[in-house]
Amino acid sequence: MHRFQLYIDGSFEDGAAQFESLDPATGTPWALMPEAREDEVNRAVEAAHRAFRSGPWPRLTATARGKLLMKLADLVLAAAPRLAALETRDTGKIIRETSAQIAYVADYYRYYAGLADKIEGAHLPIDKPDMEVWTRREPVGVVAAIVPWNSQLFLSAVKLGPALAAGCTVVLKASEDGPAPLLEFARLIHEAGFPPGVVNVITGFGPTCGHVLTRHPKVAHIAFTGGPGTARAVVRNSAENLASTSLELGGKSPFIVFADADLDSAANAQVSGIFAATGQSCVAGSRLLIQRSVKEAFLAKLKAKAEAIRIAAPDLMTTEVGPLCTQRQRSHIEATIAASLAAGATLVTGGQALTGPGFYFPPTILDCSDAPNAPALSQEFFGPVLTVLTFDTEDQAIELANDTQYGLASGVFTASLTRAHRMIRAIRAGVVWVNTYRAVSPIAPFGGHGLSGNGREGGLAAALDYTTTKTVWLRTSDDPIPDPFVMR
Ligand code: TXE
Repeated sequence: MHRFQLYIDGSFEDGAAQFESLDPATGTPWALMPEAREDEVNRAVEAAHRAFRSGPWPRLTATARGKLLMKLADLVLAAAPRLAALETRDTGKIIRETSAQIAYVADYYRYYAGLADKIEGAHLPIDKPDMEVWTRREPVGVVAAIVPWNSQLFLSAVKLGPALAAGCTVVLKASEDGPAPLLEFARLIHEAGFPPGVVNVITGFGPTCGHVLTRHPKVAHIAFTGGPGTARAVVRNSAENLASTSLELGGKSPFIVFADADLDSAANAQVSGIFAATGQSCVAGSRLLIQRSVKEAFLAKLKAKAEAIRIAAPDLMTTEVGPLCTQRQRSHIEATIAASLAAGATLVTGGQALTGPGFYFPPTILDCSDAPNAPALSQEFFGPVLTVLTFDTEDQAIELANDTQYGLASGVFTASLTRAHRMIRAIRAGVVWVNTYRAVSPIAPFGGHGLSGNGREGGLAAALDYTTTKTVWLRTSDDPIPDPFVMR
């Protein structure tokens, strides 16, 4: 069995215990993962705190920090095939996706490398004589970065990049599901030459690792990606250390197709919008809203494409949909489909887990037009399941699009420019894609509201989230300050 290690204070170690990681393609153990518990978490936070307060890190210029991040970007790019193979093995995400995504992760580090020495304060035209007043943007301190199993290298890059550019230090907690790529990534942090304690990479379970980390008194900011239930526990913990939080919690994103849209284009975007990453994607376009006059034609295209998808082992370049990451996830999908069928939904295709080894589930389309109370419409599947609702008018489309507690992403397909603008204004979501879907970039902010969380990852603003403002007042007069208690 392969073995992995924790990375704490610049050293690799085995952890308090080891746990087995299952290969989602076979359902059998393939590696032993190190488990961080209270002692390891405390040591990681202490190391990050020491590195923040003393040692070489706080004395580095922002430009030097940027150079280190640039070196990390180069190392990630060079190691992309190895990291991609590990992510595929440990999470079941197909190799086609992990290879492309990890190469792009390098661009995120590159973007924040360039940004490090562009995080500026401001000089203030203050309303008092003989005063110079300016602000400094200083790093908040120790960041707890917590990621779920899907796209761990990507989800950590959007936290680590801006946090390190800003001058913070980090304890990065990989998910207990599929942590291999992040534990391997720790070796690149080491090789890049970050001082000990600046980045610590651990993994472990929610109650014994994540819980301890998020309430630690020396944690200043928590950057969390995961489910809303866990986010509530994290926010409750932040009442202990009063750490600031940024939360990215997934969605139930509407994918709206008007009758005037290019239906072939929209169908291709919808297929990748929901079935890429086997649906385990926060931005999955999981709620199709289709205008009634084209419903039958559009569903026929989708059904044909969904049924033609090649489901196979994730390490084959020809595979288009691989297994889910865990059996837990597959059981949740099965239960939600069963409850939705009982509530009146009908299957267009899929719906039954594949028999045989591994956690496979086929692309599934569930028509909920006659089942307004189906749980499929409100609960995030985090799997390859698309729900369908029908609308007649633009107002109905808006009403349905916003009929969710989530607010992460959305897609609008229409040939009308004026309608596109109206929809952009009306949809409540952090991202609106028009006649496209799933595009992301380090340059573009990303995040949501409501149950989808808050805060933005990507772009300049994300780096500012890891800073705090210090205001400096400097008196420029050489005259002595008069005694305030002498009457004049
Ligand atoms: O994620 P969790 P789960 C949604 C998706 C999924 C559901 C549950 O719908 O079905 O959430 O997924 C750590 N304190 N998304 O249970 O629990 C945990 O160890 C601190 C959407 O796998 O949120 C892991 O590292 N940390 C989503 C991380 O939190 C704790 C991505 C995420 O796990 C903790 C994933 C605690 N008390 C799931 N308990 C998206 N935004 O894309 C657990 N953790």
